[in-house]
Amino acid sequence: MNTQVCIIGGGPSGLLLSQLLHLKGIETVVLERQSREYVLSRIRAGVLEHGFAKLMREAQCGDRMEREGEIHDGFFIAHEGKMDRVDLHKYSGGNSVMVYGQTELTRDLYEARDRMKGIVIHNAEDVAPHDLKSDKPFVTYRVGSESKRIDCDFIIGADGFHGVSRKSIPAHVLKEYEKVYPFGWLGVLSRTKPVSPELIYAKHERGFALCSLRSQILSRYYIQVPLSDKVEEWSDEQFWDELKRRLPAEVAATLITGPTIEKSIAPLRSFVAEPMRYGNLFLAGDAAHIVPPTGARGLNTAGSDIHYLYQAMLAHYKNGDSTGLEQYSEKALTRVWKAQRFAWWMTTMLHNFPDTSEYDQKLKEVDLTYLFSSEAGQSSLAENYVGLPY
Ligand code: RFL
Ligand code: PHB
Repeated sequence: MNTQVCIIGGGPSGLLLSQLLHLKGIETVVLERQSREYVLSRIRAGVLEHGFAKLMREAQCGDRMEREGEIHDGFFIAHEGKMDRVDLHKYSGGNSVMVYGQTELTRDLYEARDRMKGIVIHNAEDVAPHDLKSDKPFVTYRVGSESKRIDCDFIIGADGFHGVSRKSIPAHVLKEYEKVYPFGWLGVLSRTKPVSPELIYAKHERGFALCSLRSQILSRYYIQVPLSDKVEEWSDEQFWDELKRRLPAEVAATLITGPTIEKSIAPLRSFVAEPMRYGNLFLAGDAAHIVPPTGARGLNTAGSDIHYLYQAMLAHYKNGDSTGLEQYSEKALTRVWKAQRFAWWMTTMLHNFPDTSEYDQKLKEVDLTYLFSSEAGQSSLAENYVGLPY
């Protein structure tokens, strides 16, 4: 098979790029290792910056998001038993975020690909990119016992953190930066009314907690747990009890609990791979970088990669201008590192770290006191949370 752009990975990054390019008449093939059902069973991001929502509209995938997603103009930080509100709208010059689940957004992208008869190949095994430095790269894979090959102009590595694309860049070219946090997030989904119409990020001496939502009847809650904890060890009752302990009393008193419909533990990690281009292979999204979820940056940073790649591909195919492709890695990484800084800052400020000195503990407390006493501090938080400009 021949195509112009072969995309490895059928998560949000790969599907969004495929959809955007197809709308401009550029051919793509998406190779996904898992089944569609499996991809759609993963519960991940919930908060989209306005730039990401705009890309979804541009991809003609924004209708359900507009109807069912919620625009949030602020969120709360609970600390020392009280709730302080971050007014995103006021402090970001009128911007906001969209609360709409990654699962739903991915479903919308798959449906759009189907409508346009886009090629998405599921259960593609042993996917391997080849001849990355040549102008005729190709990708091989296997479905069942049949081996296949796709010849293309460009390969996009949008296959997440554990994918094959990044690993196909020679080690002497790739520089990896990593920070592993000594805790994870235990997350649950429950068919209950959210405890608060806006998100609550809670700093507590027992550990961080987050109250989020997918809709007015679907709640998403997280608590910080040690890496040694196993999800089977946490009963629903234990989870709700621990969550309540970490919330201000008046919030805990109104928390509606119920059976959980999903429960999982995600370790927290920061990671960046540089450069994001090797020959005619371009990395995008989690394949190139990971952030701890505290600042809600992961999917949103994938979105800015896709924006840069999309613009670069358009300029290349429509005007014969390859400057955008040449500059992709540098441009994307500039924004990636800003998201890394923000996610690290939010994570450090709001979580409990084992063996924190009393001095460091004081600094974390003053971080929040300063934040809510300073308009400049809140503006900085708000402009990062709603998304820095592309
Ligand atoms: P994905 O979603 O991992 O998709 C990659 C796809 O590639 C496939 N794949 C392969 N396909 C072919 N061949 C191979 N060898 C392959 N290897 C892998 C995989 O099956 C998969 O389908 O990466 P992508 O598209 O770059 O999207 C990134 C986002 O998923 C991720 O950044 C976010 O979920 C992070 N994140 C959040 N981001 C936000 O912006 N806002 C949030 O509120 C937010 N909350 C979160 C999050 C991530 C979380 N977890 C579980 C890590 C909350 C959590 C708990
Ligand atoms: C979520 O709803 O899953 C969510 C929201 C905000 C975050 C992380 C995750 O910072």
